[in-house]
Amino acid sequence: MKKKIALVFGITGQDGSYLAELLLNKNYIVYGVKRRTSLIHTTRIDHIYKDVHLKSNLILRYGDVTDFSNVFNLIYQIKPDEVYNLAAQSNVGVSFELAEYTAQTDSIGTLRILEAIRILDKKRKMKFYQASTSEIFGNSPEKPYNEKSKFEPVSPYGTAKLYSYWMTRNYRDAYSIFASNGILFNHESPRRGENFISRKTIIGLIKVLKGEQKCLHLGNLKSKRDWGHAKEFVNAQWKILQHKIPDDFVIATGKNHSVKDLVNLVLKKLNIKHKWKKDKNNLEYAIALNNIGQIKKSQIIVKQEKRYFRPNEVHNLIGDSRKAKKILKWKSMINFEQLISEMIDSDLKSIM
Ligand code: NAP
Ligand code: G4F
Repeated sequence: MKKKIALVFGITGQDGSYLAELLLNKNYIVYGVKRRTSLIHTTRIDHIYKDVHLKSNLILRYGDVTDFSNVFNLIYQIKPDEVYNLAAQSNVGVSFELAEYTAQTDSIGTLRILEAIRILDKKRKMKFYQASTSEIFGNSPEKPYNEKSKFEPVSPYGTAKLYSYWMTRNYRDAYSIFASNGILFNHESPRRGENFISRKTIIGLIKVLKGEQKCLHLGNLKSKRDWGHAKEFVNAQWKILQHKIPDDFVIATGKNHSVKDLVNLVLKKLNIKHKWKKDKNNLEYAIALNNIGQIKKSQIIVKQEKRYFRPNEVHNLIGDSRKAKKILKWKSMINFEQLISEMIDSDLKSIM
């Protein structure tokens, strides 16, 4: 039987690496798009990538979704059965500083791929997956969020992703392209970028324990997120494209926790006893109640800092993925505590 060909934009990212593993295990030929960077950073996929001169089912090509001729040529030459658009400037906080670049990548980048498919795939055989996000719900009041909830994004990232969500639907309706949105809630893993809250907290507190960093500085501790495991969430991405019709699905665990819960859990797992206090500006900080590692009793180990607060914030995200459960038979199995434990174990191994 002819092997299926997948083209993955964003293969060097957290999800791209897990998705590539999943597709290779399913016997796909996987083309991954990596950006030109001054230092090569393919660490997340090095374990599955063989030398370009060896025969391999994983082939890397240079590319960038901000370059239409590149996107067009990749799709023209590779003729994939499935296209996964995971490429994005994916940091919400950074999107306030790089608003235009975020739009170029997260909005127009998607349009470039959709246009290339529209022009090249006359027989409408290609399937397209768009990495949409719970950020498109913003602070919309009715929770938990499902496929029918109102969209009210509150960041350049969320707004850029909402454009892509609608373009994916528009191209499906106007041109009969098999184009689907996965509206994924936060998902983490040992491969999560180091400036997202889960990884930043874990790495930061391990460094504080080792005496390599004095204190962990954070922003908003009150916001809540529905955190799942990336490995399970990429399985949903694949399932969305295997469904007989193109459609949009919310992918979430259905449980949420605050950032403070996350910090408390990491501290507990690292056996650091602590107490929260407030300073004169109402900013919170945590002090150690025991001597452990290089930490001394009464040392400030976590501190809120104004510069880590965002100009606007999504306060409370929680998803309802009953549609995915019913139609795709997808369900999250790894809970918050298991996820964080796996991440801590992995970072303890590499940092200690
Ligand atoms: P990630 O780790 O930040 O990976 C993003 C990927 O996109 C990286 O491979 C990155 O390349 C690539 N990229 C960035 N700009 C690009 C450009 N202009 N052209 C081509 N590639 C570009 O993000 P992730 O956590 O894997 O998330 C994957 C996708 O799902 C993203 O679109 C994200 O917005 C979305 N999403 C993520 C979550 C989540 O909680 N993780 C939830 C909902 C939706 P470099 O390695 O060169 O930077
Ligand atoms: O880990 P975060 O940066 O993730 P955020 O903003 O929820 O976005 C992630 O999930 C989205 C899906 O909902 C994705 F679409 C997006 O690509 C990304 O993967 O922040 C989580 C929370 C926020 O409320 C933030 O304000 O943690 C709060 N936070 C507090 N201090 C911090 C910090 N976030 C970061 N990154 N760094 C801090 O120091």
